[in-house]
Amino acid sequence: MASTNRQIVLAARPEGLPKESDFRPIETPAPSLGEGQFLVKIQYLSVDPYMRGRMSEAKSYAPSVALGEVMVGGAVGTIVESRHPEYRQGEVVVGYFGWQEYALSDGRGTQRFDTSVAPISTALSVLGMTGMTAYFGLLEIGQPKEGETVFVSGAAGAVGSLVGQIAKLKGCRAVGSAGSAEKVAYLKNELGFDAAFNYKEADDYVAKLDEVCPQGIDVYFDNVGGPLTDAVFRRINDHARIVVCGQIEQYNATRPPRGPRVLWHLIVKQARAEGFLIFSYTHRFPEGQKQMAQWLKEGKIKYHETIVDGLENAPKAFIGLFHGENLGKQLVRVA
Ligand code: NAP
Ligand code: FER
Repeated sequence: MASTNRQIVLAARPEGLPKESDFRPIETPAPSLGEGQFLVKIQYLSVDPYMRGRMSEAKSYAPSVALGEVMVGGAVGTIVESRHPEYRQGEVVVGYFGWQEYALSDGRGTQRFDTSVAPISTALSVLGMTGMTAYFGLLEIGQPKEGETVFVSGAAGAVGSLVGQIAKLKGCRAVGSAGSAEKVAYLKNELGFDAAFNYKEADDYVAKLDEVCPQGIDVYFDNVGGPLTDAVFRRINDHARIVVCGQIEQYNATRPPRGPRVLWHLIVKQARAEGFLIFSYTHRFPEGQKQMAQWLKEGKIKYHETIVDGLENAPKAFIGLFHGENLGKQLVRVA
């Protein structure tokens, strides 16, 4: 391997939207392998909205990244050296290896990836954490039934694009919102959504929802939050399920959001809103990955990856998530 390791560290805690100067590239001596460890050469990094939370000091389920520390994140790569009894050189592994070229691991929190199933990038997209979020979030929390209407916000993103397709496979009407005409066309023409709209162009969300969801909404898979979500509450059906997956509209907010009080709608519709963290489903990933891999093989699920080249471009790719620059899953190719 090379004698140095390139890494991206957290340089400053962002105020509002993260900036490239909140990150800093550094070079450190290549890590040396201890007994019981292996060295991974990273091929792809995942950039995800949750990382905004790790950059801040606000209380969370996971500790924040310290200033000067390597940015956290899921990655996939190949073992180039091993002194671990159960991992061999040449194996492809997925783990939270961070924004760097090489990572040491003792195997904890690491899974092998079977490259005969799908390209290795899918370990971070359709067969990875984001794919599992769509799968378990929709099926376990959303409980979609045949004939129901599933509405998903952030529909052209990594999670949302899979949610709509899984809803279709379950016999539902799939409807989504996304931030451009191209994304809306992609949802309708490529992914088989029954309807979709550009939330940046709609000024009356309730009227828009009436148009695209004439039977009301039975399952709302919320990736976004904010005014669109406020409107959805006004159009949920009796016994609706609201899957609170993400609230990206608020991740860069500098003061607590205030909005219409919507819980009244849960009472009158006897509906349920439930948040979840995909990390609670880690033990069930093999089951979800098996089903997603089967659907991929049968051509029933499509996925798109937006790939940026170069570790040095990871900050830009991450920031792009908040500007909707990605279609499907945003990845960074490191090697
Ligand atoms: P993604 O949807 O691929 O990327 C983020 C997308 O959000 C962007 O492409 C952009 O698309 C949209 N967006 C950004 N700012 C927005 C705003 N102010 N208003 C509306 N839309 C905005 O990301 P992902 O990885 O699939 O994650 C989707 C959501 O799921 C996120 O909220 C994330 O935090 C959440 N998530 C939760 C869990 C969990 O365990 N609960 C796990 C994974 C992900 P447009 O062009 O449409 O604006
Ligand atoms: C995400 C958004 C938020 C996510 C996790 C969280 C795994 C958790 C945030 C917190 O505990 O503060 O997309 O994905």
